[in-house]
Amino acid sequence: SPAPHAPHTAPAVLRERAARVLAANWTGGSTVPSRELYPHQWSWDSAFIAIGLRHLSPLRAQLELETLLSAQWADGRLPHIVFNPSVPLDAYFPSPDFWRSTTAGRAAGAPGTVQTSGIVQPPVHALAAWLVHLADPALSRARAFLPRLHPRLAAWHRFLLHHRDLGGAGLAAVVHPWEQGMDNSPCWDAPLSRVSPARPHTFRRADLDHGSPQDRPTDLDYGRYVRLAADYRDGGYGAGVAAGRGGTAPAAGLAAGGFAVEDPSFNALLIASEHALARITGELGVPATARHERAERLTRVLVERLWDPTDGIFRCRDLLAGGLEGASGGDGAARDGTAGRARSGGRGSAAGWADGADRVGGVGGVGGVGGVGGALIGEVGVTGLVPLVLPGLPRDIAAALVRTACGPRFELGGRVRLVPSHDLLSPAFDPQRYWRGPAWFNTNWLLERGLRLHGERERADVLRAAVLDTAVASDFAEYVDPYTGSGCGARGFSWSAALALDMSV
Ligand code: 9WN
Repeated sequence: SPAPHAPHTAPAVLRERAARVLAANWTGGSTVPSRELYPHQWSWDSAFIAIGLRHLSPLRAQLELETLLSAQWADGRLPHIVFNPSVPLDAYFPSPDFWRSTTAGRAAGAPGTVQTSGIVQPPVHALAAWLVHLADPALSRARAFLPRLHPRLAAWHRFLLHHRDLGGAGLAAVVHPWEQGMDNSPCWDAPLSRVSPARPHTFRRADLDHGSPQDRPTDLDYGRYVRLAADYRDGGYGAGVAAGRGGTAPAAGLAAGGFAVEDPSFNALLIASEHALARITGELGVPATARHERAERLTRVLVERLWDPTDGIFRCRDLLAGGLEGASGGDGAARDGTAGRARSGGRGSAAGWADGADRVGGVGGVGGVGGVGGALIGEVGVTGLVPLVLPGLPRDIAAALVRTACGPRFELGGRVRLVPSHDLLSPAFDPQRYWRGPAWFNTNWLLERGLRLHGERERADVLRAAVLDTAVASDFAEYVDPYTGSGCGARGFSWSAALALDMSV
């Protein structure tokens, strides 16, 4: 096994440079991911940023999360973008007018006081809130940080576990690649191929004002992102969509030509955040056992629904593969020939809803809930390794994940510096194009945590050193070529700075 490794960069240097990035991107109540490319507040960015900020200013870290959570919708959703009203409309696309969250006829439940998008991003927030609390418990208690955040975080998780249980088995589904956060991952190529793109002249790629076209998604990708977001908006953002309870009708909210995927990273982060919410609950003096148990049940569902024992990785489940009935087979990329009602129906919602304090409307207890099966997606990406962050993962699965991470598809500790976002062996792998291959700091931070959690200390040390050195050398790039570590996308990117900072202490 590899020898322990120390970064070349002195911690003080890293800290000073990371602090400079985070100061430059701070807008008074929150932090932009990047001044030019992303001039508003993003949801999962803020969670990662808060995790780093807590080492510089626990107060700013608390404010970061409070600002985001104050933009929560009435149904509990946390929007993926909270817009800064002082930024010109054409600085980022899609701009607030596209989402219509504050105009007349806005979706029921949009906050009204702030302009937001209507889709979500991965739920890293409860985990971030707990880590921020731990950085300065006295300040946290003095400001009633957790008592104020707790109901909002609980409502957010309820939204995901209720409104987004489109497959009916207990996991949360994403309805747009922007929700999952790895926008143009090859994992979405098959499901996106069914989406008819919006016409190019109907939108303007503001991202190309600041990013190079070969580092960014293509125009065809954008056409599909716009179509999906506009359809979701025009349908009232899924308002009134109940969970996919199975039964005879396919889950409400699943639309032909749409996108509905159960993603391993999104759900692993939800489960990790459920564990964090349990700790928060405990800190507030309420018994936390039920929530921990639910997290454990969700872990089991994640394994049942998404684990691929042959390849030793979690796969994404395309709920619409093979049509709305959930039958599989029609999709060339589908690997799971047995998926569909026959396989998943009747297994029941293993997640259950035993937490009485947090029961969500109408979802039955364990058993009796059918599911929309769909099919597992053929491409595999780093999303399939992220469940390593889960404490309740069976030992053999954690060991298999480590083997896959170190194997030819991801080369951890081998030919790459940082773990790539996509399978190195896939013809779709591209070392520079966004989420189609480059290494990202948030996924490497998650894997480093997962390795440590499962006793892989040496591998974690090697990865940590590589992250710290690459972060500084690339000037905290948004993403890097996994082989060379050379930077792509924005520089001075907030979560790259924040998470390197977190790993350096
Ligand atoms: C769309 C802000 C966000 C990240 C995402 C990343 C990218 C947006 C975009 O930037 O997405 O949400 O415009 O490309 O893919 O993970 O949260 O940093």
